[in-house]
Amino acid sequence: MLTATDIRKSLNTKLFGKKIYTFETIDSTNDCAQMLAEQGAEEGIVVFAEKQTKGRGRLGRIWESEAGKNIMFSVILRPKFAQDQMGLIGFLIAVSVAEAIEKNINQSIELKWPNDLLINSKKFCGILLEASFQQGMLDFIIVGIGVNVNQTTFSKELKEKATSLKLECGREFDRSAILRDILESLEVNYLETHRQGFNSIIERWAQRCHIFDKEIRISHRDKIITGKVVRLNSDGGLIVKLPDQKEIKVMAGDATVVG
Ligand code: BT5
Repeated sequence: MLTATDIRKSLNTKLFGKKIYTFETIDSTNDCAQMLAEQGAEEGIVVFAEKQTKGRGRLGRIWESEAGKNIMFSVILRPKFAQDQMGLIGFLIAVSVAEAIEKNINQSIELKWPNDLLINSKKFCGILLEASFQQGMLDFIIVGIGVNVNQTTFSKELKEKATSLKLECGREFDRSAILRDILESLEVNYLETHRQGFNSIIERWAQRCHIFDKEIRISHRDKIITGKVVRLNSDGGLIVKLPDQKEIKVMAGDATVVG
């Protein structure tokens, strides 16, 4: 089992991972981080687990991960961005994780809106953001990140669409080294974006997300729309041109390229 000492060894951050809680088994690292944040825990605290019994994705979906093979963690954020920029945090996280992992592999990482990470069109990392508000004001955000690192077999449902760093690169990875790189990348980008705004993140995200100018289908709950992606709006919404040429902004959903 990875320990906080393993992870913190040579970790070069001031905020992210200053304190790390590790668990052999937990329900969900997001729930634990949320409980800590509600008790006033500081920004940057990390909760890591080898196994989750209730690991989740968006909309109550399940995050499946073999015990002891991967990276599953949550970090507490108390961001100070302007209210209308909070929707961009997911892009900041996705870009940071992609840049950190790409340093360790020879393949390029593609981003899928809103914030999946893919290698060769297969998902190896998912990100879950859960915000808490108090009297209408953002109190904290829990960012949960799951990375398939050394897992090589997946369930029947996931086999066709999931992959791992080991499957793509043909070797085992040192999970604590990867996690350190992720935490360092998150910290650099998080602090820089607070100083300089999201322009650079949006640009780097767009370079990795190949859905612009393509026909896509977006499903959200029981609604489906199809159209052409025009651009990413400054608040994180996707501007989509519908077949009748009307442009709309989509804030949430799952996108598939159809042509
Ligand atoms: C996500 O949701 O991709 C966010 C996943 C976040 C997981 C982390 S682990 C640490 C923290 N604690 C938690 O409880 N969660 C976070 P979404 O975009 O809704 O995608 C979920 C879908 O991805 C599932 O319905 C499956 O189709 C697929 N999936 C599940 N496990 C996967 C895996 N290991 N690799 C690739 N795809 C997976």
